[in-house]
Amino acid sequence: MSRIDNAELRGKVMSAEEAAQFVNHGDRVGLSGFTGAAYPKALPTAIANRAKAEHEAGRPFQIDVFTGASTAPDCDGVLAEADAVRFRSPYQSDPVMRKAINDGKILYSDVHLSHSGWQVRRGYFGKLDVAIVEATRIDADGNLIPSSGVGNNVEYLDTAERIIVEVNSWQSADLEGMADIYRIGPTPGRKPIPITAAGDRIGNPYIDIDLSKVVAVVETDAPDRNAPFKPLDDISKQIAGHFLDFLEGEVAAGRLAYDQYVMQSGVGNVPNAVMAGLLDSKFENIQAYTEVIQDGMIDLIDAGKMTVASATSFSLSPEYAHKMNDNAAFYRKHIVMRPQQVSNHPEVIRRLALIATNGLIEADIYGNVNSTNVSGTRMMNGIGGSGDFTRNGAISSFITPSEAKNGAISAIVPFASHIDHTEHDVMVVITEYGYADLRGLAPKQRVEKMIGIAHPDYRPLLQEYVDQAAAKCGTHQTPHDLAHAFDFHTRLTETGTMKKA
Ligand code: 0RQ
Repeated sequence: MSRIDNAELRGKVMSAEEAAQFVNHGDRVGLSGFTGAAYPKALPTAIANRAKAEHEAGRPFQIDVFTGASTAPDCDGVLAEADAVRFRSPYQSDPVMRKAINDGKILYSDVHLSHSGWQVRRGYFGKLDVAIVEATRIDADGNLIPSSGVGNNVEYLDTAERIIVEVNSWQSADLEGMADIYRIGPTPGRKPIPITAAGDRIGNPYIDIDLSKVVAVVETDAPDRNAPFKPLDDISKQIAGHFLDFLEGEVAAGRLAYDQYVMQSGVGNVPNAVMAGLLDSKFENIQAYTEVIQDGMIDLIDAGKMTVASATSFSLSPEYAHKMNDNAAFYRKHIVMRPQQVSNHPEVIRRLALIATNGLIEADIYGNVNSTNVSGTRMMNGIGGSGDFTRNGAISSFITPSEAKNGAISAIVPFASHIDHTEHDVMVVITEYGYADLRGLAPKQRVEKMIGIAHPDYRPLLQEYVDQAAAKCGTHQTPHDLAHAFDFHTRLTETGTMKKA
């Protein structure tokens, strides 16, 4: 049965190869897609093939690619592999694309997810030529019913000159009703976003578009491609335990009640473990105002522990994506899917007083956090929404194993080699050794807390640095020995480990 209920758009159905002819060298292209969900399944490969053919004919073919967030191997991966991308924003996590970025083949602009669509609308990247957006259905009026994510679709559809829609029949038709599409008003004088609780619905379940801009509609039947989560290990369970201890401390201090926890959770294995920990906790009526729905949230909804989750996309393992497809009519009672400008909006985040929890690459002894650049230079994924939530949450927390790469890397370092979240924003850092509560402390008071959650192998090396810094300028606000602040990183480059021989 066709999912295209509008006659005009039904007349524009064609193959992906035909549709790719509407994408030209030098175009700025806005794609749907956020954390492996809702990205176009057919056009990226068709564009990649076109790029390869053009390159073989000796002609240039590269586009600028904008998305909601990360996509998948059959989107970012194939485009990067075909050398079809000149510029990329605002977030990616594909290994092939990451390598191309760090090999200097793709320019990458790492932007806060709440800002990205707004910046495109304001023309900071130039005029968008094409929007390629996946939908689960087109209704009789030509409105798009979002599939497994919304991301920046509204901004891209509104601003692009041409629109290509992919209608994916793999996505459940029962997703209809989950999306809540609200356009943030113009500035100056913007009205408040009328969300006062995570589950509030303030818009329409569809995206209205200018039909005259649609140049092609492509039918697909292909799954979202997400990797399964790693099985829970002891370290993740210990981190989850300390996170719960921290929450219990908030309850004891009268700042939180067992039925008042509003959660934001970053993606990754450790955040997923934290959610598993919540299943057996005293917390009830958990609400999420976050950007992605992960397996752990589905488990919390199933257990009756989580009442509502607001997000912009799914980030589900293949098993849970199937579960969602089979039971979308049930889950849409508990899930609101918003444009990422709304799901991540600082105004709403502040109002809801949520607890933000994200992963990190490294944190320093004063509480500065690096989420993006390995050893300060090599891009991992991007800042994503971590800045939106860290800067504006009532509590901002970071969770991480104390070491990476079998102990060769310490997550706690003297000076973060790149800083995404400053000491002014970071409140709590949690490893398998406990939590460092940095709230209300001056930088020098934070040092002991941060060393206390470092791996024991690294604690003497961190203390040695602190003593060195004290000898240089111990009375200063933030003592550092700048000549040695990056010795951990230098040793890693030179010897393969941050440890001393
Ligand atoms: O590498 O995959 O090769 O084993 O990074 O690390 O410990 O599994 O943790 O999955 O939570 O990811 C910061 C990358 C952490 C993530 C980061 C290596 C480590 C491993 C993954 P392998 P873990 P996580 C919501 C919010 C920024 C965006 C964000 C991230 C891999 O949380 O991208 O927060 N955050 N968005 O070995 C070298 C180090 C390392 C390191 C870890 N210091 N040096 N490698 N790794 N620390 C989502 C969105 O916004 C869309």
